Amino acid sequence: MSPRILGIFLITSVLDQLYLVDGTNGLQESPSSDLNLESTIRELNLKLDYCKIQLQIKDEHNKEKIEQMETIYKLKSQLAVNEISCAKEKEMAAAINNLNMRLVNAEQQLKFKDDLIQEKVKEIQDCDLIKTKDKQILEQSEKVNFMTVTISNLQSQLAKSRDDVKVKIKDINDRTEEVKIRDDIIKSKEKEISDKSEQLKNIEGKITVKDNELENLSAQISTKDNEIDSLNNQTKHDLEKITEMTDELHTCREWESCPTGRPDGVYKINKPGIAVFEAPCNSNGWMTIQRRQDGSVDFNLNWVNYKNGFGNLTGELFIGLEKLHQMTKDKPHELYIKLMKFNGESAYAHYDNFQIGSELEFYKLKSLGTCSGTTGDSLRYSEGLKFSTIDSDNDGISSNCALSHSGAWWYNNCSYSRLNGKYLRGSTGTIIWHGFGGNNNLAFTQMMIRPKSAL
Ligand SMILES: [Ca+2]
Repeated sequence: MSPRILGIFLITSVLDQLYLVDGTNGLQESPSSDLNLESTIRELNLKLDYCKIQLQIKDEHNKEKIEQMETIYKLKSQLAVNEISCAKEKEMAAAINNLNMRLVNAEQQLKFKDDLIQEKVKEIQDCDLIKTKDKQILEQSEKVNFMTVTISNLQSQLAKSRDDVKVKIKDINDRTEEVKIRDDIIKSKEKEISDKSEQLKNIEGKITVKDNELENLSAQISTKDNEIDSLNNQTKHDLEKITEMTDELHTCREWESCPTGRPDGVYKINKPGIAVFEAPCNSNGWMTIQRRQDGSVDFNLNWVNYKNGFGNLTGELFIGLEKLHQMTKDKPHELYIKLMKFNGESAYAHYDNFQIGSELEFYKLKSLGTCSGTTGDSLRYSEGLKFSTIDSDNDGISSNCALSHSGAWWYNNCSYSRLNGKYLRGSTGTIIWHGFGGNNNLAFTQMMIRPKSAL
């Protein structure tokens, strides 16, 4: 029930009470005063109740009004707010519209600017200067790349150098430590030296004493030395005598061929088949069988002379064909020929299998073997030929080569070498070796033999 309906209900009730009172007791005069008073009070109480109800209704009514007012106020406030928002929206719309206009304008300007930029770019691309600059930039870029690589390499080297430096520093530290240790050792040694120096002074004093003693002893030694010198001289004299006696002993001894390891000299050779003979030998076992050096011996001799040999054992000589046959007939021999020109130039020929036949074979040059040396092989032509002398013509032509060349040799249609001709300085064709000096006479010749097993 609303307050308004409640109020109407209450008022109706009070008015009913009042009509009842007036209809029965109130509208009629009560003879008693007490009854009047009580009626008055009751009437007043009813009026009071009525007034209270009225007041309550008024209060309710006022409350409703206040609530309506508050609602209205709220609605007004909302309305005001809505009005403000509407105005803002309008302003915003106007601003947006304005901005859109400006945006369109700006886009147009932007398009214009873009066109301008496109034109400028085209102009720039066509410009040679720019191309040159581009090229330079490219070159510079390559240089920069190269420099970058170089820097990279240098950085690598730097890193390596840093490592090296670290190693070196460590090495230096180690060495410093070593030096310290050595310093300590040196100090220790210096002290030792100082002590030793002191000892040395003492020893020097003793040495002085000893020196005096030594002088005395030296004098005695000098005396003894003189005695020793005298004895040495005696010993030397004795040794010389012994050597002389030994040499005599050697020369008395007979050898099958020249001995090796003995002094150069004349030795006795005892070869079965011939009488003992003397021959010049050197320490390497070589026997000289022919020598020309000064023309002191005449080589223009007959068969018997060449068979037996002639000349001076220490000068010019020919050893003899029979001796050569006996020595080489059953034992292989080497032949060594040494030659020298008058200008001092010398050369040699070496044959490794020299053999001479018997007298029945006219002392034929049976074999030479392989030739080596510096003279050329000018004896080869004579290999297999008989020996001819001025009185025994065994050559291959009608005349006698030994006669025409004043010397005996192994001839055919004469020869390319002949060492037994007449000794003539400055002339040609008598003592020659074709491979060494052609037809010019030689100043020196020496033929030597030794058994192949001599060394
Ligand atoms: Ca002839």
